[in-house]
Amino acid sequence: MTRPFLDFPRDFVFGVATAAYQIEGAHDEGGRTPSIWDTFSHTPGKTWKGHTGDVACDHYHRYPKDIALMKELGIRAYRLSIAWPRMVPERGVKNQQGIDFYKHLLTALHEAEITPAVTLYHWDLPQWLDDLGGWLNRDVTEHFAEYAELVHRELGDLIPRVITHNEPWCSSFLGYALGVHAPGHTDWREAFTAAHHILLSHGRAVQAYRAAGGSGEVGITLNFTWIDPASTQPEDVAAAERVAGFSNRWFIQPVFSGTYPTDVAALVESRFGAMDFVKAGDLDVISTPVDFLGVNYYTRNVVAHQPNGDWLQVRHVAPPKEAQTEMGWEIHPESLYRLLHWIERNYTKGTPLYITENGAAFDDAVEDGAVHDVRRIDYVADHLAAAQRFIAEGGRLKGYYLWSLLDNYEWAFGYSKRFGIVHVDYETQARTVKDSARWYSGQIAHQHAAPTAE
Ligand code: IFM
Repeated sequence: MTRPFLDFPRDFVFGVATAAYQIEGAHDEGGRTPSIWDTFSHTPGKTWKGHTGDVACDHYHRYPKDIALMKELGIRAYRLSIAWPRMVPERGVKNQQGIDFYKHLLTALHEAEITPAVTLYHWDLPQWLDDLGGWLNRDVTEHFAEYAELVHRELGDLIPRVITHNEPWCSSFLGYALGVHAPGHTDWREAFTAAHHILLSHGRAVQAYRAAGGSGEVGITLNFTWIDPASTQPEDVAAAERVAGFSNRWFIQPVFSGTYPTDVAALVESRFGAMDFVKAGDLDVISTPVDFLGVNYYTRNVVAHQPNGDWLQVRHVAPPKEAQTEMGWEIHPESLYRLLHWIERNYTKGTPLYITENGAAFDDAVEDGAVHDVRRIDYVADHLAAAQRFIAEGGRLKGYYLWSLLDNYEWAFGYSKRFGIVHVDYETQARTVKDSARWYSGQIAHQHAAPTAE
């Protein structure tokens, strides 16, 4: 509670974020069929202690209470995702129970005066689509556009802000090359193919949404890692540029400039073969104008040139222990400030930005009914200060969604990493409000009470 609150423009959005597979549970209820994450997490050896999202935070059943808790904390904006296999459990089948679940959830949010932002794809591809080849099959882009249209038709009135995809970098590279996310493949050529199809599906969904008369804002969320060279030696600087190209430019450049970065493309083609999965006209679709860009930022990486290293010929330099979160990620708010300027200067120009995720995992414990997560308060306050500086210098940043409302299923790490501002006891499903939630609640109250910066 020691950190002072910050002044932000009056219309700045302060929210929290979650995703369906990480919190909902009820994996086989309400007509939902498995997603690739059900298959992956049920495969022995794929996740920490074999943890799955079968129950997670049981939000499917407890959402009224979770919404009441948000209201109590004064939270007025909430980013959630829709589980595609709840909406379309089989090819060509729309599931009324799934539609009704989200209708009730979104209605309850509006009644609580909490504005939803909805992600269409936060990694839970229906298994029936993976059986058709998943993101390697170009036809999946058509299915995604149809799904976007279905969400618009059934729920559009309740959704003022739509995010097509969350972090295509993760869905493609972690899922198809590094094998640590569903569907668990380990092939770089596949990963670049999947990345392209995901981006194409984004463009097609934006077009489908607009053609269906969607009047809300539509955009995409990309994850960014700021990359610094380990030294000023030209080979380290070049190594950092390669990693930044692969981590950041590969996704933002096609969306905003309609091209892939030629330096990275040359590397990809020399190592993994011609990018013949890119067809004429694809980049025009991918660069269909959006209303905003969602920015997920957690950390930076420091890299050095390493001949005979991985395909990018780099080595990562570990951050000092005391500057790491429980994920081993370096805490580096200054890089958020640099990143926002870089994005705006080179790509988004005037298009609004939202920080759609930022937060930290720490090893929190409940003591006498409280969680004193001082390090998380510092993390959030320092990143908000970086965001504030960017805005003060004219940057068009419109909001901040803290990851996450609840401790939840951290993918391959299972329930071992706690990102929530609300603690979850997975045995009893008891929620305990952490000190960070109280601090954030105070920040939101400050925003709405005080005469703030315009
Ligand atoms: O939990 C994830 C989330 O699903 C996507 N962005 C990063 C978070 C923390 O790893």
